[in-house]
Amino acid sequence: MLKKYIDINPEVKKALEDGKPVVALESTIISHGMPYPRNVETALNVEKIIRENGAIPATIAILNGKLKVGLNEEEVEYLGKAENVVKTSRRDIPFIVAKKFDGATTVASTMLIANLAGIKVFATGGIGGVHRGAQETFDISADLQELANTDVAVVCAGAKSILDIGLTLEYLETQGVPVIGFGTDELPAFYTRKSGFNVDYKVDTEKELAVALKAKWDLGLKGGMVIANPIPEKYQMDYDVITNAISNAVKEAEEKGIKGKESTPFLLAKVKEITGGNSLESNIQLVYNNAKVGAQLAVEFSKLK
Ligand code: PSU
Ligand code: MN
Repeated sequence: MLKKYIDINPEVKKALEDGKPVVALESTIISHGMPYPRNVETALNVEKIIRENGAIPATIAILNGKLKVGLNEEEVEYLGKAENVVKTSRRDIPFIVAKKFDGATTVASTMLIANLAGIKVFATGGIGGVHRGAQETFDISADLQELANTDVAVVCAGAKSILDIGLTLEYLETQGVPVIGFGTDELPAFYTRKSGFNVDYKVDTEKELAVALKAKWDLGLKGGMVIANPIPEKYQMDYDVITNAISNAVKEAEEKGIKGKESTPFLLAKVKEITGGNSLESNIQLVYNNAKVGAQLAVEFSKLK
């Protein structure tokens, strides 16, 4: 039945059948997160890093209404250039499929599709979360609810401070989602290694992460895990510069009345504009760093099965 909807590329399919490590990758970061051509270049480099670290990459998107698990180079290029690609979270999927549209998957929908395909590890840049001012706006990313329910581990660089990091952590705690610092006690804040918030557990090796994931799912504790991997020291941004850029972006979004699914892409684009491209470079480097940890985690996890 699912065959009608999902198309898993042969290499990924074979790897999954053989119990080999596979890492899922999202596509909103390609279509809405970075400008062309850096987006395509980054997406292809990420796949290369995953291979160099012993796993098979599976970039996920919806093309012509089909859920695709494992894009080829032309498909990545197409997504990076196309202007009619819809940012697709969980609730958008039925319509993108029915209308045979092209959809770029967010963290939530990438987790969901990865899980349907049997992929347990996913690497990306940043997750969505509880937005600043959510007490008024109710703007809470569907990513958090997906983390509560779907058994996929997400390696990211923490939460961006376009979000309310404290409230995001509270929400994840309520939903039973572990937040792990990879080699750190402090939750990284995407562009910076520090956020002022602690994580639940510091874990130093991919093997230890794999053992914890296996325990979680063996015990029937459904849902994902946030593995927060700090940006490498030499690529992190100046704390004051980025904090300033973000508060200006948030202010402008408020003034312009930006809401709903437009909110995150608007804030990301604004921050990039204000920091004159420096943030793009950091963004790319932290994604590479997460791809490496994601691949090594998938390798360790595949050894336990
Ligand atoms: N944060 C980033 N870069 C991104 C996103 C978030 O630093 O590209 C994207 C991810 O795809 C994430 C989505 O799942 O934005 C969250 O959007 P929303 O807040 O509308 O759920
Ligand atoms: Mn939102």
